[in-house]
Amino acid sequence: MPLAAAPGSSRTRVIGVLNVTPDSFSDGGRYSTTGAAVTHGLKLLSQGADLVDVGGESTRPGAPRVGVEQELRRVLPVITALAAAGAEVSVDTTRAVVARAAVEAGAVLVNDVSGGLADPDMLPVVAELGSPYVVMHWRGHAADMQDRAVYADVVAEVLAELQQRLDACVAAGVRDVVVDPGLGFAKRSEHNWALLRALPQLAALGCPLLVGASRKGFLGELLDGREPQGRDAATAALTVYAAQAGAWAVRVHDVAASADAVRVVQAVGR
Ligand code: PMM
Repeated sequence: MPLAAAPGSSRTRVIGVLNVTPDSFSDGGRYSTTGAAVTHGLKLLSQGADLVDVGGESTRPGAPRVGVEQELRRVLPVITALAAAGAEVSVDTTRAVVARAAVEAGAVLVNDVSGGLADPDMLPVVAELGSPYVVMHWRGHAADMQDRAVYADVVAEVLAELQQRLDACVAAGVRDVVVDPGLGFAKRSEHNWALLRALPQLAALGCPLLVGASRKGFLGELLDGREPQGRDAATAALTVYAAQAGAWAVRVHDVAASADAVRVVQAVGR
């Protein structure tokens, strides 16, 4: 497996977010041309990203879906160019067709926010490709996901639903699975904080853990309504917390701060 940021290695990895979309909640429209996206991806790498996560469909609450052709047009040239430049790239997609094309273009990891629920072809295709795979906790597409943020016991329910997805991965023959609690996806603030407190229980699922808290709404709520770009220090604080909890990776917009945070946690641990 050509993944430098392989599950099982000791340091928490920093995955840089690269949304090639006009409408993502914190960086929508900034990197919506191939040239701007590639330039930004290279910048994330120079700031210490282990991996750049390229997405062509916004998952912000309420966002409409994009067509598959448009998603392919957005991500493929960027993945091709970054892989040609020697970058490790993941693709953020819920579609098997996009996952296959992205891996063929050089992506080394498939990051599926639906954990295989959005597209019945996803798990068989990932198994066939032999690609590592991120299974995120998900209850439905962005258009109405916040209506599904109803839990009696969020930790128990997320653990049980993730376990079902892990079982489906095993049954489909997917190897190297990473799990992610899916902060902000069908979750309100109190659910996100409860899941962060439960990282040790999530780790007990037996897979490497990915935490994607970067600039999310629950941080804005904590910080009295601060805009997404003002949430990077809080994001870096959570990177420290996730790294101390043994997370495999964090997925962040401000790579420089989280890369420093990981180095600090490493130095304190020595
Ligand atoms: N969050 C977003 C998109 N993709 N993937 C994973 N694995 N985990 C996440 O938490 C996650 C994700 C939404 O954030 P963005 O719009 O800033 O990319």
